Amino acid sequence: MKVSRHLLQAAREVLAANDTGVFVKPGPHQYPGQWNWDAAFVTIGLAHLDPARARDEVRALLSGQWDDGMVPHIVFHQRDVEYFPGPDVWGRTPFAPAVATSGITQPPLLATAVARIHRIDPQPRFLAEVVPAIDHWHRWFHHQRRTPAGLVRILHPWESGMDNSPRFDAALAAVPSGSEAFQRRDQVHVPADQRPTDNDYQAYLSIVEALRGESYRPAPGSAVFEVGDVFMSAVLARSERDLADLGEQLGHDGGPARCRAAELEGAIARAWDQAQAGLCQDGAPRTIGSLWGFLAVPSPAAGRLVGSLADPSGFGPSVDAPWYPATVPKDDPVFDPCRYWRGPVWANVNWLVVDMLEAGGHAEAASRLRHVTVDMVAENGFWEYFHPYTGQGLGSDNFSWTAAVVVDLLARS
Ligand code: 9WN
Repeated sequence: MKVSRHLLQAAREVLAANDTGVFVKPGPHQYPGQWNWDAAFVTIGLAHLDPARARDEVRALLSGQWDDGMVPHIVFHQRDVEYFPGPDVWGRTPFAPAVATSGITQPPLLATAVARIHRIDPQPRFLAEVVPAIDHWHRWFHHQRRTPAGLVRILHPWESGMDNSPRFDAALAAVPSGSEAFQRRDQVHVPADQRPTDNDYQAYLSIVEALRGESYRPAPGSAVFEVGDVFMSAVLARSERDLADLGEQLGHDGGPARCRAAELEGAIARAWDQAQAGLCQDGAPRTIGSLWGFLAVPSPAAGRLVGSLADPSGFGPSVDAPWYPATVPKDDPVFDPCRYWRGPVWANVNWLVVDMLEAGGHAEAASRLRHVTVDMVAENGFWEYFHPYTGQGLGSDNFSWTAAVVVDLLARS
């Protein structure tokens, strides 16, 4: 109990220290803008600590919404930032707002975050203010970002939030090299072996160069990188259901959002069948993103998928590696315990998994993972990600979403 109180206070301090007054930075040094799904996790934590501040976090993110509905992956509330690629690299497009932003999006978790605020401190006026904007974003996904098979179509690995996940390796290798020279800035505060490789960055920037040339709106099927992503689809499906509930609170018809959710879930179920038949690019869940995506949709395979979270040689804990789930199974040849989305444990992902296990009625598995996640942070600190064997903190320290999800996980005990 004392440990929880101490941890809660420490989490509160991390969030306060990263608060710029306009938005909460993901971390003290590495990421100076407001990132989209970071803001959603931060909102979930702040909902417990200070609902009014949580509402402002949502408003700050939505100030970056584009005319066509897209909520960008980064809102640069200050133009002059030590981050690459910054506002000058992203450039400006006719449908962008006054504030500088990137030109791509990120996992749409905002409706879920707003639902958390609403459960703790309901304010219909706030819902009336933000629900239409989120609905606009979701409709943009529906109209602009679906593959023919119905999954969410992503145009950059950064959109998935899981940048160097091996599930993008094949598509990244096919990206033609751009012509612009650049210098990375992401290895100043974080060791190079914990970050994506230079080859990854070359491809990331080549995609930005190509997308910028088409004002970030390439015709379907023509982009240099296009992947139907199960993880993004499942995040959106879940958010659509939250949006429907929120809209109904306002007397709106939740039907269209529920319908979009059902369509996405149908596409995920078909992708699962294809994966089983060996036809799907995502393959069997070789990454936690795909696993979560498939698991988030009710299916006869749910028991088996939940079981794989406990597999000691795969995603699950083992005697020598107690922290889980690894983002890539430990027995996969590309597993790397330190390198970003290729193996380390991420507290925000654990939150998604716990939440989904609870919703699916897997109370015991949820409770086990909730405790492990809280212990991992209590023992090692509020790091961006963690070594599955040693628990060593990796990436940025004092990371906002780690603090935010701990606040929520503690509140669930
Ligand atoms: C690129 C801010 C973001 C997270 C992503 C994470 C990382 C950026 C980067 O940091 O990505 O968007 O510079 O590496 O992969 O999930 O939102 O925390």
